[in-house]
Amino acid sequence: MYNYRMTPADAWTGRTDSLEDFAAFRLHQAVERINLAETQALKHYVKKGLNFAFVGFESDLGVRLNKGRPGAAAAPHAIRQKLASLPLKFDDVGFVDVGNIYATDDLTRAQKALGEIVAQLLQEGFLPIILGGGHETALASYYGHWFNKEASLGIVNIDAHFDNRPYEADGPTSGTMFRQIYDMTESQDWPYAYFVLGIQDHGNTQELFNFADETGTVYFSAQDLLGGQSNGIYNVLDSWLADLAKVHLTIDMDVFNVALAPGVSATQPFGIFPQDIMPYLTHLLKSGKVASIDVVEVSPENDQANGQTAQLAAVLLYYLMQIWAEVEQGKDA
Ligand SMILES: [Mn+2]
Repeated sequence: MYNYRMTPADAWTGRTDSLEDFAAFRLHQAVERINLAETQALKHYVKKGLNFAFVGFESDLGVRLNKGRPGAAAAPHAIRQKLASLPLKFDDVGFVDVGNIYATDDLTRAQKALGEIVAQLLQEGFLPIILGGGHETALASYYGHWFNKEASLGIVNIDAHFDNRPYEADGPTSGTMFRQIYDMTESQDWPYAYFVLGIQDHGNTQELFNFADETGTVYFSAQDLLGGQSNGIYNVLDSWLADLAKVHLTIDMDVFNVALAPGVSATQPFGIFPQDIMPYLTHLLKSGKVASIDVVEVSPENDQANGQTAQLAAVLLYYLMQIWAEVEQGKDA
């Protein structure tokens, strides 16, 4: 397998309060690491109930090609370490970690390699949680659905940026994925369904706004989200979702205020706070259409020494997993 490595054991270690009392367990006591180089069939790992699968994209190649601050290649490890000690408050939920793809010199090949893993996880009934990596991770996530021929897939991006830059001249980067996906969907006559929350006016050229408008991209600015009270967004989101079978959710940590998220490639002084976005993420998850999630752009070498940006990503994922699990379990009830 191209540029694959298993997750090291020290990614999932932390405080242990009890070895017997399940109610005192933490996530690191539940996550089973799998070496995909030796294990092709994942069905033996599927437990009764829900199954989350972590997979990492150790890449900042797209960020470097986009002339951003590198460092995101170390993020999957940093986010796992922050997730490890969070309390295991999930019933009938299994957790596996199937390892990482790392990017060296061929970004597209690495994205496709990760996409093949995501496609397999989706086929075998897992809910994939993809730990980036620069935002180029999102194209790898999309490849997973693409390889499975999921034509009716929407993408919700929580981001300060559209990341829909042209790539014909200089090649793909961490700023071009959503134009690449546009071209892929066009080539197959699939709908292009792209919804962005958190856009910063100063963070995108007029050309990128124009491309968004020309391609039917739905977007709201960071200012539109403040306080989580803009009820018009729910209606727009619901009508957008109505035409779609599934959604991939991608969260770029640079949507958050630099005070909370200093450890990203492109810091954001006018960024949002968690309470501004959680109501919309909850609403989105309750649609029951979210099939995969990635969290991207954490850059540990640019983070505070306590890893506060990785921690924000981990806690955000933790709450999303809780809501996601409730929704998925409600489907069977
Ligand atoms: Mn982005």
